[in-house]
Amino acid sequence: MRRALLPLVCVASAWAQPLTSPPDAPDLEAADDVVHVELRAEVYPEPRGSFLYGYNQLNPGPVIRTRLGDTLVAELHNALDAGTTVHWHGVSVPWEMDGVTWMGAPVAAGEEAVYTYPVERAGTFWYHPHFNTEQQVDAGLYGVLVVEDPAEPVPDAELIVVLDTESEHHDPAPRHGHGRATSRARWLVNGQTVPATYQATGGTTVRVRVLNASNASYVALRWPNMRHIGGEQGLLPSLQTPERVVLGPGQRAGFEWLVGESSFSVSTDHYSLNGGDALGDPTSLIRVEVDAPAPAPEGLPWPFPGGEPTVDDAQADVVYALAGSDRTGEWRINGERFPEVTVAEFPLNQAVIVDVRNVSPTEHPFHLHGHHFEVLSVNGEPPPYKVVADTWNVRIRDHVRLRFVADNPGDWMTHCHILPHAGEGMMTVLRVLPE
Ligand SMILES: [Cu+2]
Repeated sequence: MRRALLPLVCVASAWAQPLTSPPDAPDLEAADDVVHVELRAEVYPEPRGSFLYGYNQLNPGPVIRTRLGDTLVAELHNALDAGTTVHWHGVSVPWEMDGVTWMGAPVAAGEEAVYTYPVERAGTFWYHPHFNTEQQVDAGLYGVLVVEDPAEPVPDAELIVVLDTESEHHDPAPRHGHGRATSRARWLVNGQTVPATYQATGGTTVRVRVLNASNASYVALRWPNMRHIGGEQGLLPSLQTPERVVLGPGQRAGFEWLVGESSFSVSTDHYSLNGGDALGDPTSLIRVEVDAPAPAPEGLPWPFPGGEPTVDDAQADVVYALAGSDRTGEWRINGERFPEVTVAEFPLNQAVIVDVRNVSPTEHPFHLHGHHFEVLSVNGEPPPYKVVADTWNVRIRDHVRLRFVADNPGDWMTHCHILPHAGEGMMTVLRVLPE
C-alpha cells in the first residue's frame, strides 16, 4: 500500500510545485564587469515533457544575467547530434557574434564556440539557435538574457516568465497548418503546464519579465490593474496601464505587480495569427496567490525616459512586402524566398526608414537583427507612445513605418519570427556597409 502511494505523492507534489524563474547561469568569472557563462546544448536522454533539447538540461535554459556595460562571454558546447548556433535576439552584437549561418557554417556537433560582446542597452532579451531554427527552438533551445540597469529600482522580487506551447513535433497537421492551430495552443509557463501557481507576498512589488518563445503562437495577456513598464529594449517612456498586451513569437514585455490583499489570475485571450481575436474563454496561465495579505505598495520610482514618437515623413529607404498563404505554405518578402534574396545596402550611420506592408492573410512579427528600431507609424498614425523594439507585430493589411540608425556593420537577417514562416523563406538580408 505504502509503495503504491509513494509515486502518487510525488506526482501530486510535482503538480503543485510553485512557479519560479528559471535559474541564473553561474558566472564563472571573478571580474566585476565580465559575465562568463557556459551553455551546453544537449539532447535530453528522454524527451522532457514535450522537449527534446535543452541548454544545461533545463527548459527554459538558464537566465543569463548581466549589467549595463558588462562584457558577456558565453561558451557554447554543442553536445547535440546536429549543428547549432546561438543568436542573441534583440542585442546589437558585432556581426560575427550574431549566430547566423548566412555567410558561414553552424557550430558542428561536438564542437565549441565562444560568443563575446559588450552589453550596451538594458532590457529583456533572449537567446536561441539560428540554424534549423524552427526545429531547434521548438525542441526547447532558448533562454532569457537580462541586462540590468543599475539606475533602476530593485523590486522585492523578480519573476521571469517564458511562454511556449507544447512541442509541435507530434502535431499531425501539415507544417503550413500552424497558423490555424495557434489559437488553441496548449501553453507552458517556464516549462510547466498551466495554470501554474506563483506565491507572492502581500505588500511587495514584483518585477515581471515576459518572453513569448513559441514558434507560432500569440498571447494576449490580461490581469487586473496591469502596469506595463518595460518593452523589449528597456523601460517604456512612461507607465502604461493597458487592458491587455499582445506578444507574438519573439516579443518581450516588462510589468510591475503591486501585490496586495487578493490573489489574481494572469490569463491569455485566444489570439489567432489569422486575424487577432478568436472565440473562446481566456486561458489561465498563472494563478498569483498571496500569502500574508497586506495593503498593496505604491509603484516603484522607475526612471522612465519620456519622449514622444519621432516624426519623420521622409520616403522609405526600403520596402518589405510580406506575402504568402497557409494554403500554399509559401512565405515571401518582396516575392523572394530566402536565401535567394536581394540584399539592401546602407552606408554606416544612415537613418533608415523601413516600410513594411502585410499583404498576406496572417499576422507577422517582423524582427531585425543587430539593431533596435523605433515605430514611426502604423497605418499613418504614430503609436500612442514612443516604441523602441526589435520585433513588431505587423497585423493583416497593416502598413508600418520603422526607423533605425544603421550603426552596426554587417549582413543582418530581417525576418518574420513565426518560425515556420521564416523557415519557408520569409527572411531577407539588410547590409550595413563598413566605414
Ligand atoms: Cu510570418
